[in-house]
Amino acid sequence: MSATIQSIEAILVDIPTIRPHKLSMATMGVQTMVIVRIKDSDGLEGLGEATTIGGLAYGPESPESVKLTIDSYFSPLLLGRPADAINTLRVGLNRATRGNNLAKSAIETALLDLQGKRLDQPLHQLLGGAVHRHIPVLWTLASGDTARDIDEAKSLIAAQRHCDFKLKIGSRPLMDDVRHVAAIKEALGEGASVRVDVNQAWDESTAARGMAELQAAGIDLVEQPTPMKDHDALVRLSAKFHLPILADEAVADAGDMFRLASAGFAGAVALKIAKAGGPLRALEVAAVAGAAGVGLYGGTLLEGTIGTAASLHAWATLDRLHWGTEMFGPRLLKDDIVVTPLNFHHNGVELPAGPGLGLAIDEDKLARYRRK
Ligand code: MUC
Ligand code: MG
Repeated sequence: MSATIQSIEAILVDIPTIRPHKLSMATMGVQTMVIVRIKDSDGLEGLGEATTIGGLAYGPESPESVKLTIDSYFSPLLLGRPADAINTLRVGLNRATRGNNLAKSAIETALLDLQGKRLDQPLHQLLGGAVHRHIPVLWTLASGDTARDIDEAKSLIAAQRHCDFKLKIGSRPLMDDVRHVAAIKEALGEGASVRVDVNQAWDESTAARGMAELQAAGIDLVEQPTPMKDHDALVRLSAKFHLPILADEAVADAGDMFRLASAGFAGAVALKIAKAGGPLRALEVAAVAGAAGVGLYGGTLLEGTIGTAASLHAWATLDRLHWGTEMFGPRLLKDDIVVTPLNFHHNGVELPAGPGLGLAIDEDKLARYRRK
């Protein structure tokens, strides 16, 4: 008889960032993680995590709403059910509740971790096995200050920590942003790939001007320049410029990817377990993108180690990540709540070994950072 789900705990954990992280819609000084612990009737435990960036300034789910959704709506649907029936549980949750993909991602991650521990297999093995074990990771420069960003990038390059960079822009007038980006590209030179993320801040005509300027400055990729629902703008911009566009907020799940690609979008997509509703759903997006010739990129919602590891197990199974990944979330935080943090080296990160996610909670650290 299969083990059943005995308890589900959703814990708010606040960890300060190593420096202010300035996005077009908010500045983050702390990251809140919703840590999910699912225990089964055999006493095994699975871990999951949900985060967002800038709370409700980014999207409709907040860490607090994720906890409430799990405690009040998901738990009653899951408790007492077979813990290994992950697809059946997901289908049931999706019939009974709409949206709330961040919360669903944390649940799916915890169930997969539990399954891995039960079978004594790493999560990537449950997904068919890893094609890659060292995965490239870029760094986001978002201090808000050009000179500080250049210093930060140069020390990361010297340490072989990261060699590619994403700049968060869109909160300032266009030409101020262009000067900031061009100065950083000029200082880092040809060896570093410099990309920008506008987080939807531009209208289409500002985006057209911005892309022309950024193309001339040697920028490699422009992420989500225009509002998420305006697929037509992304299609038109992708046809107008050879500077490629990375669709982020516009594509949460496989249906979004299908619609954007069918409308004629050419470029790349940021896969995120949080947007899709879990690692399995994010791989569905990758399959549709692959079939449509859209490039892949492993994206983050600045998860801590648990969400980052879950993403890495999924991305490791893909043949090609054309634009690498941004799975640096744990390194933006001042501390960690796992016993053994991820091993970042040589401009990337090692896929964790061990059953499930390959992680264990440091109970003292969790007690220190959990919200009182
Ligand atoms: C986003 O919008 O891409 C990823 C890196 C970062 O700094 O913010 C995120 C979210
Ligand atoms: Mg983005």
